[in-house]
Amino acid sequence: GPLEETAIPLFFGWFLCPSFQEKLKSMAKDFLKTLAGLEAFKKHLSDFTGEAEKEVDLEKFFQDKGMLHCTTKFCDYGKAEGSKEYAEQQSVKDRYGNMSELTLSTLFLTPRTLGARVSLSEEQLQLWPTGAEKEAVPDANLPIGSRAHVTLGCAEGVEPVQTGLDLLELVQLQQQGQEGEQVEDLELGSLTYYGKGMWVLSLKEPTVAPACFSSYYG
Ligand code: ACK
Repeated sequence: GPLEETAIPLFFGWFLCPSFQEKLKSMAKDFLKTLAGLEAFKKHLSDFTGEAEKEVDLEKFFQDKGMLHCTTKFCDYGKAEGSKEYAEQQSVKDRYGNMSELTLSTLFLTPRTLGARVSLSEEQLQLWPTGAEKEAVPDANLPIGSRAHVTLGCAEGVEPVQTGLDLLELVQLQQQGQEGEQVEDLELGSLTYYGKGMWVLSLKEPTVAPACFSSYYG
C-alpha cells in the first residue's frame, strides 16, 4: 500500500547553510545597489521598465523565493519524468544528507530573474540528472550541469524555474561566441552586458557555498 512506498519529493538539491544564505543575499544586495548606480545600467534601464525614464528599485524588483538552494532534480512528487529513477539512483541514496561545497562562479540577472551560476565538480555532477539541459533547450548541445544555479529572486509573476532557463540562454550566447559588452570592472568582478537586459558578473574569486544534499517536500 501507499504507506510502504517512499514518497518522492517536490525536488532534490543542495540547500545552502543558513549562515551562508545570509551572506549570499547581502552580496546580491550589494551587487544590485552598485549596478543601479552605474551609467551603463541606467542606459539600458528600459529593458527592465519598458520605459526610458522610469526608475526601478532592483531590490524590490526581485522578490525573495525562500530557502536558497541549487535544484538537481525537479520531481513534482513523482509526476516529473524520470523522478522515480532519480530518487532510486544509488549516488542519490549514498549522498543524501551529505555536505558539499558549491562553487558560485557568476551572478546574473535578466528582466525576469536574479541568480548565481554554480560550477559543479565531477563528484557533484554524479547527482546531476540526465537531460536537464536538453529538456530545456532541445536544439542545443549545452554542457552537462550548465543549468545549475541558485535562484536569488524573481520579478513579479515569474516562477523560479525561469532562472535556470535564463542561465541557459546566457550559456547559449556564450557558446555561440557572443562576448557581450564588457562594461566595467567592479570590486566583485567584471560586469558584462549581453543585451535584452541580461547582465553577468563574473566573480573575481569564486564563492564557495557550504550546502547539504537533500530534498524538499513543501
Ligand atoms: O529556483 P529553482 O531551481 O526553480 O528551484 C525551484 C524548485 O524547482 C521548486 O519549484 C525548480 N523547478 C520548478 N519547476 C522545474 C522544472 N520543470 N524543471 C526544473 N526545475 C524546476 C524551481
